Amino acid sequence: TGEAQYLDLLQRVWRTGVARGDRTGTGTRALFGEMLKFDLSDGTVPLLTTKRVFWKSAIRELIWFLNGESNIRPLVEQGVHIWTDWPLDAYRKASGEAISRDEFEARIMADADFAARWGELGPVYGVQWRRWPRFAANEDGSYRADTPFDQLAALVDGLKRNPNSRRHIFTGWNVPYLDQMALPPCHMTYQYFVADGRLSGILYQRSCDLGLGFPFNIFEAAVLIRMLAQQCGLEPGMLTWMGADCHVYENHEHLVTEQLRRSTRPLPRLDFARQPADLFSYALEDFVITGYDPHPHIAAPVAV
Ligand code: UFP
Repeated sequence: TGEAQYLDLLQRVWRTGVARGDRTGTGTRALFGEMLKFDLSDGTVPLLTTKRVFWKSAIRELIWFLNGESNIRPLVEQGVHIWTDWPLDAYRKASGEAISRDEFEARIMADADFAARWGELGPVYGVQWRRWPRFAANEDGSYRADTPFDQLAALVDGLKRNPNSRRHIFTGWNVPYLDQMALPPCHMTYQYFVADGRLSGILYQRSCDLGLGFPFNIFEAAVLIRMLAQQCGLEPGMLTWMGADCHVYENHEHLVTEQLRRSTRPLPRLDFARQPADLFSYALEDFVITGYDPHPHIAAPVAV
């Protein structure tokens, strides 16, 4: 099954991956260029069962992307902490304050001006997905700002109008803006394929923290296929995951050891409570996960 392939990759990276220093100073073991496949056609979704994954946070993050957001405040207000560490790190460095994560999040929620100044992640995923900056040429050869481009709306439109297209792609990798982002996109490019009434997708992930990132990334990629399929009147097909730099952080040994000791359980299924009007109108309550019976969560430090 899908999850067994993931555990195999985790094990191969841990045992045979090359030791590499990394940007965060933590140290990793890595393999480059891996592929995993998950069949979504039976209604199941790749939500790992060998440790509990907080799937509601993942769906909240996905909705936050789809809303074009780039500030952590709406996430923090929903109790989602996954993006807090980067702005927190920036704030600590700039202010010299030894503020705790809880205190920082409390200020983000209490003070809109503080959130606008310190909770902003830059032109990250949501901005590029929904509002890719666009420019138009003036007669004199100079450029002026034009209305931004909505890649996701165009994708849905394209899937409906021209399912056979080989150009159903969206990406967060907007090169000139990368250094303004708190983190350049990891799950950076998505492509879709329609055949026999089924929607399949590929996610190209340039950099993958197999312990903490992958469980969220693969689940959200699958949920997005399901949402797109629902919007376009298609059935789900296959999700192919292509990982470039696939790594395990050296301080995640306990996670790898514990998770590999556990046996997989059947994957849960996803159903929708209703059909929202468009891709941007989904709420958490629309996602019904059934049959999720995972092993306990395993906490591990995130490398910032
Ligand atoms: N990372 C993921 N998935 C994500 C995300 C981050 O695996 O969705 F946002 C990990 C990958 C890497 C780090 O360990 O975060 C990003 O660092 P870098 O930009 O140096 O690749």
